[in-house]
Amino acid sequence: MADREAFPGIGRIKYEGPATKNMLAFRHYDADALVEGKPMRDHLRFAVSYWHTMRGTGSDPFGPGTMVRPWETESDPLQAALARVDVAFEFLEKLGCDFYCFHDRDVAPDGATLAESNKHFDTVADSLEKHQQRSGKKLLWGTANLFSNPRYVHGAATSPNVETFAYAAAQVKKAMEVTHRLGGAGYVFWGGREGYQCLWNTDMKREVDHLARFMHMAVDYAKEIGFTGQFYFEPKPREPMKHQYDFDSATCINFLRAYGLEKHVKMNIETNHATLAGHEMQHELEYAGMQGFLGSIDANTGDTLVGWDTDQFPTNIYLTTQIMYTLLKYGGIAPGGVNFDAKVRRESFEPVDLFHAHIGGMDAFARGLKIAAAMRADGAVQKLVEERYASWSGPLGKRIEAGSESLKSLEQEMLKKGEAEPCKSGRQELFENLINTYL
Ligand code: XLS
Ligand code: NI
Ligand code: NI
Repeated sequence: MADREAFPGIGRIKYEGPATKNMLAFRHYDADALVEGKPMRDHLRFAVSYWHTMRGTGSDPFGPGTMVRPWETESDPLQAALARVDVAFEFLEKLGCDFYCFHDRDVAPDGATLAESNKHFDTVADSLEKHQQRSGKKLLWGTANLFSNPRYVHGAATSPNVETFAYAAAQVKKAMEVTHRLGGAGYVFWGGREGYQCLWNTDMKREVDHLARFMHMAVDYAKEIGFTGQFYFEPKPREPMKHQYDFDSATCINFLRAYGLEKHVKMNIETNHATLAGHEMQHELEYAGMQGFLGSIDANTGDTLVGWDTDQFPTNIYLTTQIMYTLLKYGGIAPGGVNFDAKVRRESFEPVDLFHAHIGGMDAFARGLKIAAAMRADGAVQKLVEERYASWSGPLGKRIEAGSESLKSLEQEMLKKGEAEPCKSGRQELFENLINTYL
């Protein structure tokens, strides 16, 4: 920790249980408490997003930043970046959060040339590495910012400008090296501007082919340097582009399979992106899970009354219960984790708000985990679902599932019977009421 504290007066956030009146304490997240025989910290693998928490200014399209960050005193960008690393680790340690995630340009500033940017990145990585070794904090995943700089105006891997593609390749190479050096458990591809605003000026096939070529290069380079972390593809349907090629889980998984990347890349699913795509988060998780592509999650939430990616901290227990129920069903999230890709509101500009935000998110997830585990232990929901499909466990259902029936044989069966057995009620309200009994 730095000589001068960035968060004076705030100590280590402790678990104090549901009855505490202390708002700077956990009510539900008890890191070492066992759920289904595993410590909560290993179920949840919480991460802080460097870009929001350390670099978020609070600016919006109508006004500049509002965040009060007393440690932002250095005028030299590299010195400022190094000072921020100290603050980031003070925050992780006080919060008791085990992981963090970054983009290359969140942690280190752009230089005048690629070589200078790489040098800055190495200097900051030295400090990140020292802090990791000292504190035991870990990197959940790294990524490259391939969307902010004007060179990426038309996308990175899908740019019509070949040298933009080449520059992006160089940036990913370096970001992978640093992620590898820091022992990162994964590496994320989020499209950024990989998509289009206007289909008239776009060769979609060529762009998507290029995106696949780009990912293959990354997969090959991982082998070359011995990086064995998990690659993730993060879906988002739009924003900043009108249409993005990583639209949702189903679109991404189709892309990965079509281009032979399915063995190397899983999904990093974000709540607010799911809802922008017209899905519930649980749908996106379930779809990826059933296809064997569940990798990691970006935890946040949108606002039903505001139509964009508001990246708010998740506090809704119903939502976190749905998420944790699905994660437990598919065997947990490791080596992925629960990364708070979330930012404090523009109006919440004091440093202490960063604590309130993360504590609330961690507690909401811990509570969702406990509720989901109780539902699974009880088994009532699962039993009702199984009953709903009971007819499939009869001789006819078993034969169809085994592939030994055909349209012809089924026609024979139904000609004999004349009409199908009547359907049973779906009991949606019963299900919903039952879920509420656990909350
Ligand atoms: C933006 C994305 C981004 C990725 C990482 O909407 O969520 O933050 O998680 O590039
Ligand atoms: Ni994200
Ligand atoms: Ni987002």
